[in-house]
Amino acid sequence: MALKKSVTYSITIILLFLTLHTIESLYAPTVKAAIDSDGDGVNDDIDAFPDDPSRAVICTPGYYGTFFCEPAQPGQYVAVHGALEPSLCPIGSFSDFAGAVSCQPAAPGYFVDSEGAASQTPCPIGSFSDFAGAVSCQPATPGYFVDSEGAITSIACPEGTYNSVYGAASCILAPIGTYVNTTAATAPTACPTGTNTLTIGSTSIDDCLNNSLADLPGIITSLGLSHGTENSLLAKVNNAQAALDRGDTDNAQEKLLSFVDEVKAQQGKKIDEDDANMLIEFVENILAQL
Ligand SMILES: [Ca+2]
Repeated sequence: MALKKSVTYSITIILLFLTLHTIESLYAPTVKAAIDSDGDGVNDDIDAFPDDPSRAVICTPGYYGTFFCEPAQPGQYVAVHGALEPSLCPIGSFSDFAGAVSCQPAAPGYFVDSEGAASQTPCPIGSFSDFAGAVSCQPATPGYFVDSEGAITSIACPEGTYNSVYGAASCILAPIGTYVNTTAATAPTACPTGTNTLTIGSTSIDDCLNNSLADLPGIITSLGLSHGTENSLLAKVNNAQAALDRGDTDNAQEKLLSFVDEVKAQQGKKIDEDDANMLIEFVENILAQL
């Protein structure tokens, strides 16, 4: 009996110990949670810095803060754990969403010229960018052009055209009396003295024709003028030719000057602007040879 009592007593002690231990386990966290060692209002169990009253959280990358975490805003980023403040995207890069851990470089064809940018800007017409992270775009150099926004390269002026400036949006057609036989030209080439082109945008020296009075009627009839205008111009040419044929240079000049006057009067009216310039230059070249 004594042994049985002793066993029962021991079991009771053990049960009592376990019960007390369980009660202590239940209450211990509550006791600890009530502690705010640094007095910052955040209890130690959730305070990442229980001894630093100036902060309580360790934010993950993309977020920042001292007592709570907020996302980096567009134009900002947070690359590290525990950041107190966000960083601004450096020039040449941008971030267009909240919570970024890094900024993205401006794409080719775009640029970013300020800190903290939330977007990139397309290169304007006349300029381009051929690499990522540009802070500005490069203007098209003379002989080249860019005719659209966001370009990654410039385009060489085709044959028959040129330009001489930086940042061109287009090229210029070689004027009457000139030609351009290369790409990326910065200037047209003048026809040899006494020759001329019949159209703008000529691409070869072969387009420079002798300014012969005998060629003029064929040129006039090729322009598709009204019959009245065509006949009037042809009559002046024929009269000038007749004067030359009889050796009367003064009279030939007079007829040709009258021809020029009529073309100028009809320029942009019955005679196309460019056609008129061509005719005037053609006849002035003939006059210079008389
Ligand atoms: Ca605290």
